Amino acid sequence: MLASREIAPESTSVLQEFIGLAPGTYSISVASPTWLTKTQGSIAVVEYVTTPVVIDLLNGDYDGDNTVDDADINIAVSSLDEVSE
Ligand SMILES: [Ca+2]
Repeated sequence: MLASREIAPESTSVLQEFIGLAPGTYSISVASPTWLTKTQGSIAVVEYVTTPVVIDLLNGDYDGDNTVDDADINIAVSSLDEVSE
């Protein structure tokens, strides 16, 4: 891993700039609680050129094992009718 940055999403569509990356080819991994982590590779970064990258994530990983399966459904079902106080 060359660099890691934590961002606070402002909405489901987030635009962030990573300034100061040396030109080259990079892989970007995106992770967030309850969302599946996704990595996109072969992203060419060229000096003085904006490189748009769109990474769509799938929600539903409630136990954090990076899969969405019956264990996640059980967590969701057990949370039905719960009210935050
Ligand atoms: Ca899971």
